[in-house]
Amino acid sequence: MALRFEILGRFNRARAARLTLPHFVCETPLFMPVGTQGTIKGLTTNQLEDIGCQIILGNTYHLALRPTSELIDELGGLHKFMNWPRALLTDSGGFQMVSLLHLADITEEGVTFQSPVDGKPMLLTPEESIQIQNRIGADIIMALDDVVKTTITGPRIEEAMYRTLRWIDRCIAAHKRPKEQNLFGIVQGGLDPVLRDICVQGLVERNLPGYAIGGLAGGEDKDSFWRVVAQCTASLPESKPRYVMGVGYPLDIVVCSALGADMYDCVYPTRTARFGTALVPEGVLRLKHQSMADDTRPIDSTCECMVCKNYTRAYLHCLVTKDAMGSQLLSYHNLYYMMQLSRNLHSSIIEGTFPKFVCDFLTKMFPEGN
Ligand code: PRF
Ligand code: ZN
Repeated sequence: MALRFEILGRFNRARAARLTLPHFVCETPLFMPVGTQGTIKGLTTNQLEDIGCQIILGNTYHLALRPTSELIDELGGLHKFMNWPRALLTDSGGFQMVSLLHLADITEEGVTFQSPVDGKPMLLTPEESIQIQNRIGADIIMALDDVVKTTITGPRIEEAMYRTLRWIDRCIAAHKRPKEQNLFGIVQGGLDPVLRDICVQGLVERNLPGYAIGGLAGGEDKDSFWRVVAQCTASLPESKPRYVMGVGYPLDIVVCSALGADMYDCVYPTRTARFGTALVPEGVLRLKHQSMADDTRPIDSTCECMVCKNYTRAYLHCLVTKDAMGSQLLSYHNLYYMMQLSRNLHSSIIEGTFPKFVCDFLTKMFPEGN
């Protein structure tokens, strides 16, 4: 195993931990910004360090197409290629193909898809996904899983869960760098507690360095989503990190952390920034709104980020959707907000003030109590 996971504090099911990875010592709960082509859109790696990002996510699918994993390997791995000294995680690629290319088809062999480069049919097998991720060299690599939308029902959910379990053995066998890279398994099983339980037990038997809860944040209602997270965190090992994939909104991160989850990733903070939306304690602030045109306040007067210290809402209103600088500044603020949220979760769990933190967070976000 190439990680250490030390729990520093708890509050009921919530945990604050130190996660030591080959390239960085991270603190959980932890939010991971999503980069696609080896970059977080609009930000330099120095800015990401300033904000306090500890680990960022790269996508096998995108990197394998361009610049290719062979080239990244030849140039010394993704850390060096993108000049990022801290931790990296790569997703296995299957989910991206299925969610981005509706033409992807899943068989026992792997995920078949049409290459967006030349339209030729291509196949991503569990072995190939791991081989690519071994070349990219991230601190954490993800197993290839069979992901189905939680909103579908029937035998396909069960098939995908059992296939995910069969594929994990192919992933483990293909993983050539277990001393440098941590392979996480992914729990599937839709909204069915029996299937989720079989998958958790199957993965736990494989004694992996960490576990992800997959298949969520795909349009199911919040109640079902939280129920699955609560069930999985209750039966995953205490001593290993738990990662809820594709989550999410600040509120979801607070709730999932209360339920005992440790890691999250989502495109939301950077994507919404590009559409002119800033994350604030009250929820969101839409910089495009006409009322911002002559507003001389910062995005958030309680935020200590470089953007809030230097720029007015009026200036940002003028930039958003017209100049790249608008998205860059909003992405900077939004990621700072997510990092501050992670730090506050971590310290309040350790200091025993987690309930007060959650209460204050909810009161600011829902002042009317609804
Ligand atoms: N599996 C993988 N990546 C993911 C997910 C998943 O289930 C999700 C959740 N829908 C986000 N990213 N491999
Ligand atoms: Zn700010």
